[in-house]
Amino acid sequence: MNPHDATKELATALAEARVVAVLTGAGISAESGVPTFRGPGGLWEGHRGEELATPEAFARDPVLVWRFYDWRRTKLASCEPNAGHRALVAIEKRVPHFTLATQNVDGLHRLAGSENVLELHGNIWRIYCERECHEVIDRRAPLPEPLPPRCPRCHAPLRPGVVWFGEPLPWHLFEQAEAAAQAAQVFLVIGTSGVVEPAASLARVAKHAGAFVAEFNPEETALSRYASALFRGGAGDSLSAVVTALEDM
Ligand code: BJW
Ligand code: ZN
Repeated sequence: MNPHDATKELATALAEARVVAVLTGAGISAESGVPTFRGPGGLWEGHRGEELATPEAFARDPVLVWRFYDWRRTKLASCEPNAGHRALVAIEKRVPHFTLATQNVDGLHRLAGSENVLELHGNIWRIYCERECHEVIDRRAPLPEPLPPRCPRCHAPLRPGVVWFGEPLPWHLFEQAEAAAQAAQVFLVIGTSGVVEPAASLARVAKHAGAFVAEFNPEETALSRYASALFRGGAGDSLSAVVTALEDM
């Protein structure tokens, strides 16, 4: 199918849908200047993100892990939502039941104006006590030295409010995301390599429940085979074209 037909087909499906769900990953924020996790640019001082995003790495070297997150927070502080984030806001306004499940911790969907957002992997601006006695939103970037920041109540190290490998997702959010995937007539998979579970399973759930699945990603991914429409460019341009087609209907 040529890109124009796919755009029209998806716009028609969106115009008719009562329930729409979306799964986003790092790729939707790439055009805002946020580095993705895997692939080119997915490195920080010779470390792979996956190596540092674990409770074991934090236990072993909390200063190293905090330097990684502080670097990302500092970079993020000057990033703004892009056309892809904004297109999802426009789609949410036109659909009766819209759910946006994101694996991103950057908070850019909410900043763009999306309302029903489920942050499955947490939020990088949230910080909580390792002993779980206290939680804060701290937007300072960089954080004042020395790292790691400490709990104002019990003095234990504070940790980033994100979900690391081997940790459970906030299950009440995941349950909502799964219910939305199950009920969706249209499911969009945007800017994710689709290799991290259980988030990736949402696309399979939607497909098996009969949704029209569309993928937005310049590369083929682990989830491409579930998609009936493939948009192989940057998410910003393709999603904007879909919104334009939707508004012209
Ligand atoms: C563009 C673009 C443009 C570029 N436009 N696109 C089943 C099978 C096997 C393993 C498991 C399983 N179930 C669980 C596991 C283990 C594990 C897992 O999935 N491992 C696999 C990697 C093998 N999962 C977990 O551990 C999860 N927890 C769990 O399951 O707990 C169970 C439990 C229950 C009860 C008690 C205890 C435990 C937790 C997963 C947490 C993931 N955390 C991270 C870090 C978050 C914090 C941080 O940001 O630092 O989340 S890892 C990292 O990967 C981050 C991301 O959200 C996540 C996904 O990455 P994403 O978004 O897909 O990014 P990339 O970089 O991979 O892809 C970018 C894409 O964009 C690419 O495709 C590009 O082409 C594209 N792109 N430019 C559109 N302009
Ligand atoms: Zn504490």
